Amino acid sequence: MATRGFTGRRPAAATANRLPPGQYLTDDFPVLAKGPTPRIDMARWRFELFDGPRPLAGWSWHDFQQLPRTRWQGDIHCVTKWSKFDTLWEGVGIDDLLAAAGLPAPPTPWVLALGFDDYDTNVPMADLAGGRAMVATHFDGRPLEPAHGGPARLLVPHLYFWKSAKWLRGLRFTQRDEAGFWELRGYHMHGDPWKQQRFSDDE
Ligand SMILES: Nc1nc2c(c(=O)[nH]1)N[C@H]1C(S)=C(S)[C@@H](COP(=O)(O)O)O[C@H]1N2
Ligand SMILES: [Mo]
Repeated sequence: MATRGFTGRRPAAATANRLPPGQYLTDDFPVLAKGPTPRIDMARWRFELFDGPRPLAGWSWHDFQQLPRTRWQGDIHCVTKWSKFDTLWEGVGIDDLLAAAGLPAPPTPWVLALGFDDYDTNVPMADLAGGRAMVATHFDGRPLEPAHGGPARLLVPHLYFWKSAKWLRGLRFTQRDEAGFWELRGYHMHGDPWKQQRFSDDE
């Protein structure tokens, strides 16, 4: 069992370099959420940007399809210690989203990502800009499955996966770094897997 079960023929050294500390590699795609998958009526689906309580911009599903699209392939890391390599995503980059909203600069440096299931999670704008995050609508060339956050989820692959809010309904710019669902329950405010920022008392 030394090498078999350790995912295929990938050289062990290459795997080790790509695995953040404390993580193991899996080919599965576990489903994790605080509750059941919400039913989302596509005719009423909207994605909105807010500055605090104030709506800045919004898109229907039809309008959202007109936005420029981007693809990303790479590794994702869950705080429950699984990592998955070479995942392929497609969606709308956050930079393109802000541009489409006519925002030359983000109104604040802090964002709460909002889910239709009343989930939220905070992500610094710096981690969303510069091509580092997208609103993903496709995984592996197919529309994102509801269990994994379809029709659209946030994808911030360089942070632990709880930051990638599923069933995304909007992004809210906030005046300060506001804790979200898991951050209020002891998870780290930033969540960098390479720094093992799992819990609030981790550096
Ligand atoms: N809206 C919403 N997004 C969410 C969650 C949730 O409960 N609700 N759970 C988070 C957690 S804790 C994880 S680990 C990942 C799991 O994503 P997956 O089910 O696609 O693996 O989604 C994150 N995004
Ligand atoms: Mo999680």
